[in-house]
Amino acid sequence: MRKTSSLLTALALATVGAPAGAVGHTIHVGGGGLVFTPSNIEALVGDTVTFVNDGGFHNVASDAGSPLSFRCANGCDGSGGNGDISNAAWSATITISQAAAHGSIGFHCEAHEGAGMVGSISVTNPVDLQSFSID
Ligand SMILES: [Cu+2]
Repeated sequence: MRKTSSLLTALALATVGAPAGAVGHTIHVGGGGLVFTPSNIEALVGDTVTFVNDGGFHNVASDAGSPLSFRCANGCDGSGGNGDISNAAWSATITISQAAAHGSIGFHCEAHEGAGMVGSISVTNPVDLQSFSID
């Protein structure tokens, strides 16, 4: 009986709070050059990605056709922030939603896209575990 209730407690704790296994990623913006560092990452649905401006006149905006749409600098457009290009020491966080599962989220700095200041987030989905089969 005691073992059973301990197990139930453990299961209850595991389901509270952030999605199981959610990871916070950080992508640095500018600083030493017209780059995102790292520029290409992998993430899961439920993870967050925080863009941090290390210096320079930058923002981060999703590419046309991206499964996730955002435009951020001092916060994000549409959620109380302002995505206009800024040289402030801003940071902004996006959450990878289900809409981006299995997709690639391309992003760029609107000031320096032409100089190659671009990146991408490749999204996989933990629900893929359902497709496991055992022979
Ligand atoms: Cu820039």
